[in-house]
Amino acid sequence: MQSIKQQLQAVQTLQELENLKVQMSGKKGVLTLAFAQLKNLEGEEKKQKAQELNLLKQEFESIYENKKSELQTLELAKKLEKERIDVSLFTQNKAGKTHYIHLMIEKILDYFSLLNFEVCQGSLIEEDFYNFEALNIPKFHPARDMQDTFYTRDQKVLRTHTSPVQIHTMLNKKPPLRMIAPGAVFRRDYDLTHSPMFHQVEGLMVDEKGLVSFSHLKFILEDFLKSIFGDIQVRFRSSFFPFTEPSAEVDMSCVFCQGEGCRVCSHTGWLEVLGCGMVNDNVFKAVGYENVSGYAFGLGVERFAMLYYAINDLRGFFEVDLRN
Ligand code: 2NM
Repeated sequence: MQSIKQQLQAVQTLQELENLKVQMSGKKGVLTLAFAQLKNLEGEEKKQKAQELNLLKQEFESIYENKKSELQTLELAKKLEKERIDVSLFTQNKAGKTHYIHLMIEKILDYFSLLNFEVCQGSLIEEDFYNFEALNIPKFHPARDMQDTFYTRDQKVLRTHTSPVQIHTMLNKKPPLRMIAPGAVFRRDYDLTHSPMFHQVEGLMVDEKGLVSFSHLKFILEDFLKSIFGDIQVRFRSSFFPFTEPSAEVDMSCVFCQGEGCRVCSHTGWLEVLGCGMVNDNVFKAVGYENVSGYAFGLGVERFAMLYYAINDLRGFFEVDLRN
């Protein structure tokens, strides 16, 4: 019996344990046979021997049960370790980082924050009035064609520019005003150089009539572009927007060929980077501003980021990187 107890303690697997149990209390087990021998005894001796055997049996069973649960726990742990599923498979050792679009927006806001432009944001879903009507784009006007967008069933629109933020701000605040509005915008456009969702930053400055002029606008935008892109040339070309009069487009000398001409600038030496102008009086009328003048400008963040970080495919901004 002593040896069986030692063997019990030394057992390593559930199988070994079961073998020992058979040796002890199986049909031909040590205990089974000992109990069978009792019939050859009589009286006190029989009673005493029976008590002894029952004690042994209890002792064995208690050690057996402990050992069994200990081994079961151990084997379960081994099994779990062996069949472990690595749920971190696709993200191993990959730390996240800030998206280039966000980095670019931060850089732009840094410049205008220093000039005390207030950063303003608004809703992505707008009513027609704030996205079109108030910006001097009446219903059925051909200018709507260039900014076709997505409509909800209840006649709301996904904003096609951040200008509705300017309209809300002017409706809620008295002039003077200096604001900058970054954010996502939407257009029904999808090809190699257009995405149905992209980002804009637009700026607006309004003050008493005559205080804000086109020369301020020209100075600010030239200083802004040089602060971001360094030593570049800037030129203004006459253009048209419904919400500004006069309007201009702003080009800078190509950052890849320094104006020599290359594939990026279509061999012109110039890159179109901004739209701007003096706010049209019809816009001021729509928000109830009187006796003011102001300038406004707008830029596409994706285009800026592609030029600044030398990224050549727009699609990379919106796709998930599936490489592990
Ligand atoms: C541009 C170009 C020119 C613009 C106008 C206004 C508002 F609301 F004040 F009238 N906000 N932004 C504007 C003007 C935007 O983006 C190319």
